[in-house]
Amino acid sequence: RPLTVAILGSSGAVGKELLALLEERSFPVGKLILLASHRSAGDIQSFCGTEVKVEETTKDSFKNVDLILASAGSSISRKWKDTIQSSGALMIDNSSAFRMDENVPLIVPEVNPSDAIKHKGVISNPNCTTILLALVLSPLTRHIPIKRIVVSTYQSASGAGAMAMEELEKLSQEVLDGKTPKSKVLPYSLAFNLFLHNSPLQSNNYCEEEMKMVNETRKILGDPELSLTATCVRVPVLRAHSESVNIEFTKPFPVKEAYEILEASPGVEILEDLENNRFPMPQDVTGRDPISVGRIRQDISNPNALELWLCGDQIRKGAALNAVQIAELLLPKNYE
Ligand code: 2RA
Repeated sequence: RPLTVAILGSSGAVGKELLALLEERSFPVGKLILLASHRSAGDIQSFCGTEVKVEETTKDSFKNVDLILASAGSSISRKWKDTIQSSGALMIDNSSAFRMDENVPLIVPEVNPSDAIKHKGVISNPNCTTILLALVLSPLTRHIPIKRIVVSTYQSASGAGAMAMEELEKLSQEVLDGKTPKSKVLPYSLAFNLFLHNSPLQSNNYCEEEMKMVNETRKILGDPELSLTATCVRVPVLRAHSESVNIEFTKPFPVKEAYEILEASPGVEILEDLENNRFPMPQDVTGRDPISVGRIRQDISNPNALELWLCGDQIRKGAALNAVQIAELLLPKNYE
């Protein structure tokens, strides 16, 4: 039977991408409900050629809903989780609210699909940087076990929301117009600037974003002892993340085999032209589904380690696409 689907946080960048993907992928939507804050209520969005009005979220919003795709932040997800669960709907949550809850599967469909059916009404979408990394680590570790990962990220403004994307463009233009000297842009402005990810610092002096990569990757790969360290950086790019990854295995991993395995891995593409020194860039992946990988090479300092570079669209596979793919995993088998 056609499904009643609600998008919670439909006015945000990820919410809008969710809507586009449900249409693009012909997800079996019988009825669509767009939910947002009072501020966005009344806005009109288009779905499959029809206009859908955004509604303010209330306790009655989830009645008779089959699937909630939530992307309105952790506090909103926490606020409505119990109401959603009592309605019997499946909640696929893009926020970090429940990712480390032992009763909540944390899913990358190409990596751990079988964990999804263990849900008790809520499935969490991993952090964008984690999704991109796990998609690449999983096929490799299945071939030769991974011992340790060192990753540095180059994260786009979109990870901080639509406002941050607008600010990047606006302040960059102001600097170019000479209105704002480079030295005077906001302390955390991305205009001709980059900065260590400014999520809250933990007691170990890692930021929250870095610890998400550690903890979420361990959960998704089912390896609580996995050794991983991360440095997360915000860079002046609009909507695609990049990551430099060093992966140490239990024994040498032939580079040629790594290329072959990743080339054959779902959701991953090899994008490079060594003769022209051409490797994945954010603009190559923006608006596209795959994670692009390039410059896989033997670590010259460690015979058991490989280095590689990846780029992926933060809003798409880093959030909305992964969530829709999780929903597709769980479509009722008897759906006409
Ligand atoms: C960031 N990963 O890029 C976060 C947002 N989901 O800041």
